[in-house]
Amino acid sequence: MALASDAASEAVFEHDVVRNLICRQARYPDIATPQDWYMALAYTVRDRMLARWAESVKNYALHHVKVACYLSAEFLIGPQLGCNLLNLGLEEEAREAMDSLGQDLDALLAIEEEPGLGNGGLGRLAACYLDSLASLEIPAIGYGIRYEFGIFDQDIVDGWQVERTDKWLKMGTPWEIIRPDIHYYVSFGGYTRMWNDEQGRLRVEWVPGRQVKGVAYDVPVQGYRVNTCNVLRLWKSEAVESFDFDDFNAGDYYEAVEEKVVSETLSKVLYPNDEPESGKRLRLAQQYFFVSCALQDMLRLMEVSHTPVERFADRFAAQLNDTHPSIAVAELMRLLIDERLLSWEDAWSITQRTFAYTNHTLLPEALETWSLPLMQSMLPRLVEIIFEINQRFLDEVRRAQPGDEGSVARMSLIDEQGDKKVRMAHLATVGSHKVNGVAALHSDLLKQTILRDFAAMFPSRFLNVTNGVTPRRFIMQSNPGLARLLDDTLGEKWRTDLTRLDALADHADDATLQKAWRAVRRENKAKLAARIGNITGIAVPPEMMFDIQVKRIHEYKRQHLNALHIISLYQRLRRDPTLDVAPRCFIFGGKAAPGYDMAKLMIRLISGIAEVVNQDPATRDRLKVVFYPDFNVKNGHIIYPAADLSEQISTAGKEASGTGNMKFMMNGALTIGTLDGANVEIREQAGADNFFLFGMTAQQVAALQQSGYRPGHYLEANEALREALDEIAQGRFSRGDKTMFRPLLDNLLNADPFLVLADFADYAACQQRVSEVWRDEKRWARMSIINTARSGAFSSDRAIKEYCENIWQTRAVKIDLAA
Ligand code: 26M
Repeated sequence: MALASDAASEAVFEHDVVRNLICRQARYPDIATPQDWYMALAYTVRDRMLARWAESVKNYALHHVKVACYLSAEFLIGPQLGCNLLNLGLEEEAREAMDSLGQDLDALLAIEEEPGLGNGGLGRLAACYLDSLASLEIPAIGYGIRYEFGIFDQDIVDGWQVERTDKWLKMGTPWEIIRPDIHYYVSFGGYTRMWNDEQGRLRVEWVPGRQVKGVAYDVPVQGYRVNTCNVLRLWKSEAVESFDFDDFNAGDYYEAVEEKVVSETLSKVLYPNDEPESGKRLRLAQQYFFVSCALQDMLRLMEVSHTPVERFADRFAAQLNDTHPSIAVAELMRLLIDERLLSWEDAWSITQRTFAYTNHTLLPEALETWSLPLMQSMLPRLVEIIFEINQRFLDEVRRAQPGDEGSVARMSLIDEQGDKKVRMAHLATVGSHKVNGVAALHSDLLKQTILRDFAAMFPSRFLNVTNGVTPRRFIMQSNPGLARLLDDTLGEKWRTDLTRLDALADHADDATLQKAWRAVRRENKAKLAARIGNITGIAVPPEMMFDIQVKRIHEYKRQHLNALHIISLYQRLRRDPTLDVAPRCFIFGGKAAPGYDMAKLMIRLISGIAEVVNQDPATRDRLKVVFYPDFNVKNGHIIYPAADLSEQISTAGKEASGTGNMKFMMNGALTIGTLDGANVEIREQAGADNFFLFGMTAQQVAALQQSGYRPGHYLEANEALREALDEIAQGRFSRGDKTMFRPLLDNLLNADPFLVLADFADYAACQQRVSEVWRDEKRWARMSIINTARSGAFSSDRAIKEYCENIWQTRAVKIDLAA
């Protein structure tokens, strides 16, 4: 029975939905489509957020608080309606209101197209951090790009990945607020010239070849059960109306229009971050475009609050999410010196105190550099500033280490070997007061490898902030059954302090809890099984162990190690039909960069194995293989809560952190993993007994590669491995085609850069232990409960508190709603 006040507010809610249906969708209830109802509901929720937003913004301006600005080329925010309802505490009200209107809330939630404005971990991390910032009541702005086309949608056709364009805006989105009045101009090309102003100062003017206009599109970010509502401000590029006006004679008209088309392409499409050479020029332009808009916006906010520009670093902390926004270091210098007339020294002091840089990868092929001639032609003034930063910095290096020209060459912002390049990680490191890695191991390796010289020179600049993920989306919203069970067992305090889950460990052997735990998990698995049946036609019994690897497809993440083990398991089962191994369903998901052929071949291999294994009467009751197409945030919601086993099997030293590993752990999956990234800390938290560890350590990997790794050696020693590779070569998983997987096999046999063969035996042995433990239901349940119990450290709230305390020096501001 609803209380009277609940009933009243539900009636108001219902009324608001109908009003929005009519006034915003221009539809009346009798003919409204589910899409119309979704939009009307979303606008109703948005209105409730905007009241809080106004109050938040007013407060920040009034009290001159310090604002954390998160600069990121990607924000993979996922579907918005469910999370906003959750954070506002409106789920039940909305459900009942929609019910009265004859609409099913879950069906409406399913309609939402997610904005795929990111590739994977890095973009999703940025979104989790915005959620935590708002929930912890920290004033914050996310700055990024409003891509018209986000990450592609993935189809699987004949086992191959096929990319489809993602037109996420085709039905419009209720979550953005266009702000035509908030816009800035960004220059490209042209040349610079020096002149003396009236005061006799030497000034530099950048005479651009063209300009692009950036318009703000705001997405509100609601905190969990607080009034704080922050903003994600995304920039869309547009043509400048009047630029080129002089050229508008008959002859140049079409050229001028073409110029406008080019301007609008800047924010057109998201690029994969793991595909080197493609779309280079446009990518640099995208980076500079959004960064310049963001910094101009921050300077404007200083002005409207009447704060002198000298206090910039007291009002803003700006985090560089990888090197993609690192041109910001030079752009802030330009704005302060050329436009605000500050001295170099004052501008540099502000810049260094404002910025901090997060590194997300050590892979050499992933370190961002830009060709110097390209940058010179596109951003001539910024290159001058980068040269000046470099010169002053290298003078400092020379003073610190006289005569050590080796250090100078290694630390220079410019790579002088061959074609000259600007090293963006060096620019970010020199221009920041703090530099962090994203897991303890990764931060250590960062200091020992790519930023070694910098760490030696500026030891106090370096720190670790282990990644985290938001429990709002990844437990409360996606696993409501578990959330209820946690409430019943622990009370509700865990919802705002995830470390409270710890108390669950005391009940890990409790038979009643174990029973309820299994029931929740069973229901989640049934839901995923049904979805898999619908999408792929593969029937998977929920009793099987669900062994899941979902993440971008990459050689370093080693989906092919998993695949090789499945093949060898399949061979053993065929040979000995009475073999006593746990029935398992291996589930894969993830996208390959469109230009990454090896990754696409790995998808084809998994599909090929699935095709053979799933229809073989000898094994089909005990072994299933599924490639779940189009892995994204939305699909993650049903996948993570259904996992028994989480595959985190990257070559040690290669995965900076991983965040999927944390989502699985929170939802009670056990991990099979290497000592890589945050796996190390996951194992420390869960306890070695509750983690399936295998494989070489990062040190052993480095040593083996130093001493000359020979994959053939491991092949000779392992018959199962030979047979598995041989069966691939024979065309068993390619419908008889013996050439299809040749590139993959040649790579493994001759180079194997990620040591798949070296780790195979230990991985297979570890999988054997997994099967044995699975047979002991109580033991598995206990381990599962302990994993959830110890996952509190991996909340993004913990990570954000560390950023606030150790890097940003920002504090919470309570927002009261005027009655
Ligand atoms: C590029 C070219 C060729 C091969 C690989 C790359 C490449 C790899 C990683 C480019 C960029 C990469 O890093 C960006 C990124 O997404 N890093 C991920 O960031 C997450 C959040 O911190 C971490 O959890 C992941 O471990 C890390 O891979």
